[in-house]
Parts: sequence; C-alpha cells; structure tokens
Amino acid sequence: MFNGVVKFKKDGIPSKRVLQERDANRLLAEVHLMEGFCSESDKILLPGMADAIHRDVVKYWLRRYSLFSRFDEGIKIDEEGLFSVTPEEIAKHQAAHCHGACTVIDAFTGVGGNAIQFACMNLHVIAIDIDPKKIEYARHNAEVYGVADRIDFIVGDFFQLAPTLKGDVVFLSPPWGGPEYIRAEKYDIETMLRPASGFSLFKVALTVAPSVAYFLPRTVDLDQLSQLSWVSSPPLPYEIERNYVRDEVKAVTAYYGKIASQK
Ligand code: MGP
Ligand code: SAH
Repeated sequence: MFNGVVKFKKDGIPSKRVLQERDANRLLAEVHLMEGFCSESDKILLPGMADAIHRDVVKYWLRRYSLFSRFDEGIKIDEEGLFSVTPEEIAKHQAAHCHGACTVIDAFTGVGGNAIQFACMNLHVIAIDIDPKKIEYARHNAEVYGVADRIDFIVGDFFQLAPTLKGDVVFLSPPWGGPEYIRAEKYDIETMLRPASGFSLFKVALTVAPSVAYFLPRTVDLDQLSQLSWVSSPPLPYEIERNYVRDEVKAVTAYYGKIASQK
C-alpha cells in the first residue's frame, strides 16, 4: 500500500498528482480519470519503478507482489519486464518441473522472473537476453533473491548464441507481441511470436538441449503444441499445463522431452 505522488507528463510537460492506493480498483479509477488529462502517449511514474509506464500497463504494477514477492526490496523492472515477467508462483512451479536437470538455459531472461526461480532450485542457469538493460535488471534482481552466483548472465541474441550453448533444458518465454496478443481469438505460434516463428525457435532450442519448456499465451493453439513434438523422430514426449494465479488462468506451459511427465 502506498500514498504517493505519481508523476506523469501532460503534453510533454511534467506534472504530478497525489494517488492513494486504498485498493487496486481505486488506483485504476484514478489512472482512468487521468485519461482526459494525459494523452495516449504519456507515461506515469509509479512508486518502485525506475521508468515511467503507459497507463495500460498499470494493471501489472498493481500485481507487483505476485510477480516478485520481494518487490519492495528494490526489484528493478521496466515496462516490458512488467507485462512479461512470469508470476513468481508460476515460475517456481516451472522450476520444480525441471528438477533433475543440472543446467537450464533461459533463452529470453527479461528481468529474471524465471532465472531466479531456477537458481532458487539450485540449478545452474545460463540467462540470455538481447537487451542489456534487462540483463542488468535481472542480475540486480537475482542479487535481491541471493542467487546471482548460480546464474551466468549473457547479453546476446539467443539464435546467434545457440551453436555455442549446451544444457539439459531450454526455457523459452519469448515476446508474445505485447499485451495486445489477447485481441486474437487464437494465438498462432507460427505467425504471432517474436522474434521468429514458434516452430523455428523450438527447433533451435532442441539443438541446445534434449528438453524444452515453452511458456505461451493461454489462447495458444493446442494443436500446434502437439505438432511441435513431431519435429523430432521419434516424437518427443510432451505435457501441456495451464498456469494459474489465484484461480485465474494466466498462461500455458508445454514441456517436451525428459521433463514431460510420463503418465
Ligand atoms: P496478460 O495475459 O497480458 O494479462 O499477462 P492478464 O493477467 O491475463 O490480464 P487480465 O486483465 O486479462 O487479467 C499474463 C501473464 O502472461 C503475464 O503476467 C506474463 O507472465 C505473461 N506474458 C504476457 N505477455 C504480454 C507476455 C509476453 O509478451 N512474453 C512473455 N514471455 N510473457 C508474457
Ligand atoms: N521470462 C522472463 C520474461 C521474458 S520477456 C521473466 O520472467 O522475466 C521476453 C524477453 O525476450 C525480453 O526481455 C526481450 O528483450 C528478450 N528477447 C527478444 N528477442 C530476443 C533474442 N533474439 N534473444 C534473446 N532475448 C530476446
């Protein structure tokens, strides 16, 4: 909870307004009120954020403690990090699913939501992101959780680095196209994933490790997830699960190879 001054820009001119977070709805209503007050492109600086964020992203900030339970201990996160980070409860569960692995390659690390939970499970993590700021924030956040020594951080493009990498599991949580991904009724991994098609990304991941975990939108085409198992011969065992936070489905994780439960 906070009672604070929220800074934003009106027509490019810095302005501020006192907001009271009595509850999440009230803050959202206040932000909504600003709509006539600050233009579509204006951003809002909220407590605990290093950078200002667009008002459509405020909903993710309101759930900041479900993203990082230690948010108030100095977690660093930017706008993309805020809407992309895997909620802590889900990241913990995914890490537990990969038990038995020694080295996990987190190909799209972001601000470290998954890398930190893998390291908390005592796995060695190779954490890659193309954006140097994400890696700076991920390293800092791993220090907050006391696990930075179990993670090797690399700034780079996963596709270019792949031939130099080897591990037991590759964890894939690529950009889905921003929060607007939800506008499409069904999420097509072939055409909607960035920076490459979901199939080609999966094939590259299999050159790095025999098991792959794929974090995808809850609207993903489940037939495509089963087709992925056929890129290998014999087909890979796989398992698909829905991921929930407080009874709300947030995403889907598909596990391929040894990490899939053999039911
Ligand atoms: P969401 O689907 O955008 O919102 O993000 P939500 O919580 O369903 O909003 P509501 O208003 O419908 O309730 C849900 C979760 O998906 C986020 O917390 C992230 O963990 C993950 N996520 C969302 N996006 C847009 C991305 C993305 O681009 N990449 C990755 N890797 N994860 C994302
Ligand atoms: N799982 C992460 C969120 C990942 S968001 C977490 O829990 O924090 C997706 C990330 O992929 C973004 O940070 C983006 O910078 C990164 N990215 C995009 N293209 C990439 C590429 N070619 N190689 C490596 N990282 C990439």
